[in-house]
Amino acid sequence: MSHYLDRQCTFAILVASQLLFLVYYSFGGLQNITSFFSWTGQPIWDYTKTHDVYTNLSLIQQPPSGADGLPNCPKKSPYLVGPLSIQFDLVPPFAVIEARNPLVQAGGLYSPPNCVPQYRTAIIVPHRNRETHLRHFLYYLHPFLQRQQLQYGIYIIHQAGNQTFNRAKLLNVGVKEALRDEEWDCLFLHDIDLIPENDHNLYVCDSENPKHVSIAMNKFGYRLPYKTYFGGVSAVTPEQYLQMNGFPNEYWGWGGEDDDIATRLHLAGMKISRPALSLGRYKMIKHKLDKGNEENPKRFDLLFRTRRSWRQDGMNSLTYVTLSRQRLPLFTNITADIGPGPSATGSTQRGPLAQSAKGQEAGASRALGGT
Ligand code: BGN
Repeated sequence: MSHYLDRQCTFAILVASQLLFLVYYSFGGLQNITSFFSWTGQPIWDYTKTHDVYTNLSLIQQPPSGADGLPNCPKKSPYLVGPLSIQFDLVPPFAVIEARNPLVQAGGLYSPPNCVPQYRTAIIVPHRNRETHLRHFLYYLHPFLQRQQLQYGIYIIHQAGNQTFNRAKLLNVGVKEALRDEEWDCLFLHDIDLIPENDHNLYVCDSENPKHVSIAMNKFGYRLPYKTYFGGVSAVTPEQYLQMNGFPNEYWGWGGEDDDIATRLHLAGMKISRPALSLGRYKMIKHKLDKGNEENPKRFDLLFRTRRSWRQDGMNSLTYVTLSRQRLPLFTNITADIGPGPSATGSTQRGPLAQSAKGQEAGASRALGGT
């Protein structure tokens, strides 16, 4: 009899565990189950109900003169609204963006007028020939960041010349240049064609690990395309950046540099941190493949060598020349000569300008010291 019961029990356990498995997968795995029950403590956002990105901005005012001492800004800004309406049909003129953001200072710098900010974040954006994207980007990012009550600056890093584009090297240049202005707590490394869809996606760093922020892009069906994906928008503290020796300088053209970064952060003893899937949502501005940013045929070889190369290739080997640095009304505009990229024979050539700068620009500790 007891033998019979035992068998029945085992059978019931088997059926129950299979049922549980079925439920688990029909909910789409652990991430979706936790978000369904809201275990993350995040509300479930309704992206069919969106708000204008300029909502609440007029509430942020200078306190009356004579009022003494500003309070600290609260941990969570009272101005946040959640999901935002984003459309790219009309390209806003610079003058309109300026008029709608009267508290932004020259260089695209901002500090809340009515409280002492708790975070200082630099937004660093590699750029070439994407003026319409730039205008959309500034139109959405400025009010988004002001509602978060951050102190922030927007740095657009323009690659001079028509040689192959090098996103990761421009980010190294941007970090170094931004740290000349301010001891930023957090560096947001941001593609110009990605617009955040929810202002609760706070532009602050994770103090422990580099954060991959653009984890749910419309382009990829609002999911990660693969587990170690680190492209689009990421956030690192200057210390984390230094620990991983910055980004690689040797990826010319499209692809692979973000995978290299994901590998080097692990090699430097860190992990990828991520926000909730329902928060890290981004709309991408549609565009054709850029001229001068063709797929990099060397990316597979380079990725194969990351383990050996990351300590030599990065902030401590960065060479470039700053051709201009302007504080424009909505952003700091930096144009850099980062060299001509790889020659047909495969070795990396250095332009005469970059060569002369080598001695001046090397050294990770100096690079991050904001000389
Ligand atoms: C990957 C690219 C990334 C890119 C994503 C999303 C490579 C290296 C192949 C070994 N990686 O395939 O750079 O961000 O696609 O588009 O090409």
